[in-house]
Amino acid sequence: MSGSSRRSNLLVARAGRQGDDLARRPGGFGLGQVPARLAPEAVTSMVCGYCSVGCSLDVHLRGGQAVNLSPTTEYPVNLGMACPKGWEALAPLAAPDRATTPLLRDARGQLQSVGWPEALDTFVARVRAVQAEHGPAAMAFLSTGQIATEEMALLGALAKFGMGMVHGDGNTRQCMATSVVAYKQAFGFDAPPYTYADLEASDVIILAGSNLCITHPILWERICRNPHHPEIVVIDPRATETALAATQHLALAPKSDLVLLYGLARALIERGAVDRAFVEAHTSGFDAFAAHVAAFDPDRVAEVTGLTTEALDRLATTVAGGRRVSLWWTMGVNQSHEGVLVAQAIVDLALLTGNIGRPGTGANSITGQCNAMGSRLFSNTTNLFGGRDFADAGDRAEVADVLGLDPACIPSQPSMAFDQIVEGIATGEIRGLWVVATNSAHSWINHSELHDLLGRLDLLVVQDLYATTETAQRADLVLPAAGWGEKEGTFINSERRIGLITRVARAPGQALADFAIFKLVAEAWGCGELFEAWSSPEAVFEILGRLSAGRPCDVSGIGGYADARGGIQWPFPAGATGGVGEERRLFADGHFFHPDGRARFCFGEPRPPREATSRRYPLVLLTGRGSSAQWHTQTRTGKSAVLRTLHPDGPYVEVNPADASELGLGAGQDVLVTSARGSMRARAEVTSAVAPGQVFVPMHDAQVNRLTHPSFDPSSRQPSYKHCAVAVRPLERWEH
Ligand SMILES: Nc1nc2c(c(=O)[nH]1)N[C@H]1C(S)=C(S)[C@@H](COP(=O)(O)OP(=O)(O)OC[C@H]3O[C@@H](n4cnc5c(=O)[nH]c(N)nc54)[C@H](O)[C@@H]3O)O[C@H]1N2
Ligand SMILES: Nc1nc2c(c(=O)[nH]1)N[C@H]1C(S)=C(S)[C@@H](COP(=O)(O)OP(=O)(O)OC[C@H]3O[C@@H](n4cnc5c(=O)[nH]c(N)nc54)[C@H](O)[C@@H]3O)O[C@H]1N2
Ligand code: SF4
Ligand SMILES: [Mo]
Repeated sequence: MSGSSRRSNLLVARAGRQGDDLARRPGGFGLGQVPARLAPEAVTSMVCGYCSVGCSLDVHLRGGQAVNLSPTTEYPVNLGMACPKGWEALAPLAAPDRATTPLLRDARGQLQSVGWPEALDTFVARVRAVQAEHGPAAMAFLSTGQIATEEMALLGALAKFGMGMVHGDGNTRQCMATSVVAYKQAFGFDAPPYTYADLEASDVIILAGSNLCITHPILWERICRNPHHPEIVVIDPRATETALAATQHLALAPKSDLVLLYGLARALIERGAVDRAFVEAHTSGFDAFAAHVAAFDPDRVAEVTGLTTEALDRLATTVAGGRRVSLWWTMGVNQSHEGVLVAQAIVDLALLTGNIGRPGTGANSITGQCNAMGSRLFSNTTNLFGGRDFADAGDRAEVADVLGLDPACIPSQPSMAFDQIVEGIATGEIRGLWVVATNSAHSWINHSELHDLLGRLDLLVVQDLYATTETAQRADLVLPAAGWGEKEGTFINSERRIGLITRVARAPGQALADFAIFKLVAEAWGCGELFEAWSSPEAVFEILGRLSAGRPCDVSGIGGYADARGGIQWPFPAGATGGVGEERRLFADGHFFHPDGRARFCFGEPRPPREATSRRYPLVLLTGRGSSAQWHTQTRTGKSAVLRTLHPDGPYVEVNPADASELGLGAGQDVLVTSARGSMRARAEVTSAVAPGQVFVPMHDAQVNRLTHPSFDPSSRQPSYKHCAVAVRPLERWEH
């Protein structure tokens, strides 16, 4: 991206604040100051349906329908701010390509409109046929971090307890699986410890593999409000919008984080920056960790990371001198062949310096999608409800007891992970797939292989707002879903805060809330009785409260939706008071969730990325988010004319000027980016934002995942989207 569009991205990230200023100005378009012509009859607040920041938006209603919105001023998350996606959240609902009826593929291969009764009968008959021929586990499902918790819980319960499925994973595998495993092993439970107020309380903020400025813009705004003039350290191979605003940018070689962090740990130990009292009272494994990192001397770190020993020294001085150090990470860490170890190294650093459980501290994984945290705890995919384990008989008995189920209904076999489901299609073990609120045919790693495999399925059902997504276009049956704003439920944001969504618009045609679709499927399947108590999203919220009781994620103290309005963080056990709008962090008492109450130092040996560059493919491809106005596969943000003006048009590849001159590329020239798996056309953006030897392509164009290499972290099975080998060459004239 050019310098000017990079700057405009920064401005875009700030548009929320500008909009807020506008809203406050007399005669502006904010809350309570709307011109009479547009005066809302009512205003209702709900959390945003895009990212995990979980901002609250005030939706202005006329005749019960949304006409406008503005950010909520009294919400503890966004304090009256929103990013462009939030401001434009209503636009995608009105898109002309909404799926308005179920669609069934006919004998000629065309998707034809059918009524719900036929769609449901067909769905049930064909799933039963797959299961009769190949066994119940041959039908699998893919869930998501983008529907309400109550909906994903009903999907997980219906599929696994009602319809006999065993395998179901979510798009959160692409995103958060690494953090889940890292936290479970280190803390004893998948528990991000922080509250957003920590961003304002830190005096040192370390952002590893995070382009916060465009990916969590309102969290960036929270950093901008920090009154302590914090040192902001960005660890990212690229000079991103966030890195440009940092006080220290460590532009390390891709996938060298583990060596850097171990080197930092060694330097801190040498400086005597270990919080001995904390380590002794509340952790285990420190001595072994210290012995392990002793091998990472500054010269080794410099050689592997490409950073200078002075940069490492400055970083160590900063961390050692910080009184409240917080370490935040996202996809530059999680999407890696060794992401779990890197995330754990971040946790290790927080533990060894005692930077946890106090204001302004923490080893803090930021989630991605609006309800990624809900999916981690309550989607009943790879974890049994409440962060439990399918393979544990005691856990199954607890869930069966709360739900009044025969424990035999609960599979004792853990689910396959996403990549194993894909592999299962290849081997013929998986014959049918129900895909809900995820567009895998665009977003899955190395998706050319997935495209081939989708064609081999006996049944592909896709449940989405739009029938035009790359995945819906491959479906045998499309179920038309209502979206955010057209239904109710709750999301859980990055800081564990439960927020409400409400219905402010009518879904078009026959589109139904996912919740209603799951209820209809249960009826059609003949297991409706099992879900009688799951009568409404709010009834399910109450059931989930009971399923969480006594767990670290206990929310049984939140009575109902009226109580949750205003935002409550978990845990909130029965008998707890207050909560709404409070800022609460975990581990203030130094007690972690392992049986011995101690956090564990976890570590291992660094390994090289799976695909090395070569003479044929000499460049490292980095992928990620392109702008604050684009969301993933663009099915929603692509429908907003306003958002489309805020990002560059068409696919582009960022190339360093040195590489561009060697390759004979001019700025804006059309090029072909090729990996061993496929190629894509793009426009060359010549910029020093990427280092020589690296190129960057945003994930928003479907072609990028033709290039990516299907390698995975061995313990989280999260795809390593941010490292593969490619070549770039100008397109020949005849190729245009
Ligand atoms: N505007 C917008 N916001 C979003 C989203 C969106 O699509 N659009 N998606 C949401 C979701 S689901 C998610 S998961 C988050 C993702 O949020 P982020 O993780 O912040 O976004 P990415 O751009 O995927 O990756 C972050 C950075 O990792 C860097 N990186 C690549 N390789 C390495 C490496 O080896 N080491 C380090 N340290 N860094 C590396 C990349 O250069 C990139 O700048 O964003 C959420 N917010
Ligand atoms: N190369 C590369 N690839 C990546 C990444 C990367 O950094 N680089 N990042 C990965 C990450 S972190 C993520 S999270 C994934 C995201 O990948 P996806 O989940 O595939 O991306 P989305 O575009 O968010 O897809 C969500 C789908 O759900 C639909 N939808 C929205 N709301 C609803 C609803 O309420 N109900 C129903 N039924 N449907 C709904 C939308 O229309 C859309 O089709 O991409 C991953 N892929
Ligand atoms: S920062 Fe995230 S939650 Fe807030 S308005 Fe933007 S997309 Fe929505
Ligand atoms: Mo994500």
